[in-house]
Amino acid sequence: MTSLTAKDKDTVRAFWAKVSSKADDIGTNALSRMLAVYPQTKTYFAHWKDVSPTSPEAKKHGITVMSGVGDAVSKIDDLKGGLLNLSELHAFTLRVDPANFKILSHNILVVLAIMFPIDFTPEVHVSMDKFLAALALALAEKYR
Ligand code: HNI
Repeated sequence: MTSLTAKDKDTVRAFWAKVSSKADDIGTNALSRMLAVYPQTKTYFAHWKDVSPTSPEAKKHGITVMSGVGDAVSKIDDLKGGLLNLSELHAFTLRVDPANFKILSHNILVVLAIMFPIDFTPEVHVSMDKFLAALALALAEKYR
């Protein structure tokens, strides 16, 4: 994976500053799209009363995940160190297959493109894609 350049980081921070007031909407849309389009991801949420993409639990979890993404933007200079606890949780407690991080990242990008067609330029797309890949790698850090 190509690492984030200083310019990527600036682009991610600037884009996030523009869209973060909509973080809850981004998160609920991305999570519900993930559950709808990649139903194999539902296996991790078997403890919910309702795993359908529009359930209250899916909405709430979308908000939680996106607050994690926002937190990662603030730790962009040291994602591996900053996300150690979250990585431990996903690796040892939740046992989420890291392949799913890519699936969620893809859904986040799709939602960003839909919600912010003007601001989500190809340049922003590249930097956000790299950022989400670095985030996924940091979350997978504790798996071995
Ligand atoms: Ni994830 C819980 C962040 C990807 C399955 N997840 C969390 C929490 C955060 C979080 C924050 C709450 C932690 C806590 O309670 O202390 N998750 C993130 C981030 C990503 C991500 C930032 C990637 C961008 N998680 C995924 C993926 C899956 C996933 C791809 C499975 C498909 N996460 C979970 C599950 C929980 C969870 C399961 C516990 C939820 C619950 O309801 O108990």
